Amino acid sequence: MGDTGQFSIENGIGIIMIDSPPVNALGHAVRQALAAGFDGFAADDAVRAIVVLCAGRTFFAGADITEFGKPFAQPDFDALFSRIDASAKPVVAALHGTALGGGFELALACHYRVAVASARVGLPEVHLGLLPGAGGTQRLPRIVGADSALDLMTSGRAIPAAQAHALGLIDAIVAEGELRAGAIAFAQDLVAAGKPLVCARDREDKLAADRQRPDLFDTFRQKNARAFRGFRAPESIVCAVEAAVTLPFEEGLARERTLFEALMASTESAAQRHMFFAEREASKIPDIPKSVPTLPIASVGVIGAGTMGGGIAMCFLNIGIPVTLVELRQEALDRGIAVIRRNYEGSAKKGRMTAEQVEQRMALLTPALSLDALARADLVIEAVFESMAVKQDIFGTLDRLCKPGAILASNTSFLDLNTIAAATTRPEWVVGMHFFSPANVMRLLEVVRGAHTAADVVATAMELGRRIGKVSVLAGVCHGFIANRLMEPYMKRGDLLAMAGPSPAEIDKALFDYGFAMGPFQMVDLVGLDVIGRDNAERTLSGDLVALGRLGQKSGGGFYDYDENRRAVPSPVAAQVIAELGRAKDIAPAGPLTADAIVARLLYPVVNAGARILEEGIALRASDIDVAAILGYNWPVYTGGPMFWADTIGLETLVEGLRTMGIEPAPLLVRTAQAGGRLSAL
Ligand code: 3H9
Repeated sequence: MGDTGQFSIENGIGIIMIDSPPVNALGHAVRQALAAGFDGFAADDAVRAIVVLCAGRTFFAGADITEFGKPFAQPDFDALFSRIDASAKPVVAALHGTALGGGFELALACHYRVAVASARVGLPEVHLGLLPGAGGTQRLPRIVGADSALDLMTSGRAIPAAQAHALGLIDAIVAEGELRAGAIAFAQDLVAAGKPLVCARDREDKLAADRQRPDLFDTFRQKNARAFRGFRAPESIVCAVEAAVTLPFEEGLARERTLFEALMASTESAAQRHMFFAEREASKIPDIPKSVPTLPIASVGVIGAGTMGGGIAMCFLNIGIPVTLVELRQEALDRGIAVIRRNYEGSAKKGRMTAEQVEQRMALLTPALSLDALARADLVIEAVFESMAVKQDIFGTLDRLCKPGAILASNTSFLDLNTIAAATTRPEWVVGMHFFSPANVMRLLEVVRGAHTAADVVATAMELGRRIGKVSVLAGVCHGFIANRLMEPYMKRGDLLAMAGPSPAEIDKALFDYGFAMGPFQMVDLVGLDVIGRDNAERTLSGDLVALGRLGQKSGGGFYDYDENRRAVPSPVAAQVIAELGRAKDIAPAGPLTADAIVARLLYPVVNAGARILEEGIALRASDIDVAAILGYNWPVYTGGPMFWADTIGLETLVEGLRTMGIEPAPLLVRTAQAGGRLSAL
């Protein structure tokens, strides 16, 4: 067993203590240790009850995801749980940290559960494109009823111990820091009082009520259709809970297993597991080891109180870091502050924070009209409009007035960070921190490393991203960095295709069905045609529409017209503009296209851009590009992002498709296709 499991007996209570860092995942060695513990204590007459607990930062965080893809070596989860079922002695799970997935399922199979108040429990398998496959879909509804079970398993949400206690998932909360003693005392009380062995599998009370509600599942499906669109796991979870309600336990378990195996073999789950590891991998920078110390950031300055600057300020206020927000004019400053307050008050109205928390955050915000107010800031983030001259001017000023050791960051989305840094005498302190709109919501942060940016400045920006709840991805300097450069062809190809025949509505529907929240034309209409097509020198569809006063939804029409309910309807004017520019540019008609062909026309070029970003070293690894697309552009996560998706399409197909469109495939793409390799593994 090595050091994985330690067994001891205290006052008649057998204690199984598992220690398998970092998160006590239930890998093979851990399962072996647990089985040995159960078997040993079952045979030991000195033991009257058994307590299972974990060392380190958490109770079991789930099955070991690295073991997925092949059958579980014995003892598997079934074999472990049947030992608990067969036990004549009560088994108590003692929870701290995060009891998740298979870990929480193990706890549910135990007769009793105790936890410290700071513990959280949940079944997050849905985020991996899976369902709880160790009996969770059958035991949870038997304890909390179908409604709560469906909610917890399809959201994957972890809930605090107090809430779990209220739901009956936890039998007792024990004092923080005294889990072991508390659990032993609880077990001793059970023995002394001769309490029964409570097996979730045998419980009928909650299910009896659910059986009287035949429309329960269809109502749930309808209510969540939008949120579940494109995902496979939620529907499988619903089916499994349906089985729990309608079938005997063993048959329900068999149904769960079949559904679990189908999900495990699905592309959707493979994609979501890819994303799980990709998000974690993104924080690793080969030439900047974790030992490089990060710099303390206790105060932040944000320049620009527009949508971007305001959102960025909120990110820091949310974690208690004071922010000085600078604008040129009082009016713009007032407006920016008012928007921040309105956003927080909106959250408070939805119950996401208290009125007191709104005030605490606003109290950390200092408005200012001059850059002089930033002299003492540890980090300054510039978020003004995209003009190199303006940015250089600002960085020149910051260089003169900021204290030595201050990090000077730009939120530029396209401009050359090295040119911006050249306006200072300290380019090693200059870094890009590129947020995505709305900055307080979108989870991507691109950290742009300039030619001279110091290692500890990069490390600090990456770590700070994590602290404000983002996934930081490192990018090199180029026009558009990773996410924007990646997605540039998406918009361009959409325009070209529209000029070749398919209507904006047809194209949007194909991309919506692929999994985007909306297609490219709906998106442009929402964001504003004037915002997107601004810097184009050549004639574009957006440019021509803007010339007619069609700026998008805000002006009543863009690529679509909008009826009184703000519903998009096809626009004859836009159709005419598209046809005219198509003729002027001499674009050949595409003929009828399938939805897949439309998707290929827009997304193959994105993959190609990704390959170039990778071969130029702008991104460290292919999976970083997937993270950027998914978290920065809402690329559907169940496709795994553009690079992972390309592998599922087949790289040969992709290369050929690009050539048919008259696009030169990136050499890296061609090489990888020829070698039979996988793009997402690069
Ligand atoms: C399941 O249980 C299926 C069953 O229903 C059915 C079975 C039949 N396995 O996130 P962190 C690694 S599915 C393997 O940075 P934190 C992670 O990769 C599972 N490895 O820490 C990282 O490695 P590295 C259901 C895992 O403190 C390191 O641990 N459970 C696993 O920010 C630290 O992770 C889940 O989905 C795992 N299960 O957050 C829970 N978990 O250092 C998934 C983590 O090399 N895990 N690692 O990059 C989490 O949500 C978070 O890791 C946790 C800690 C909240 C636990």
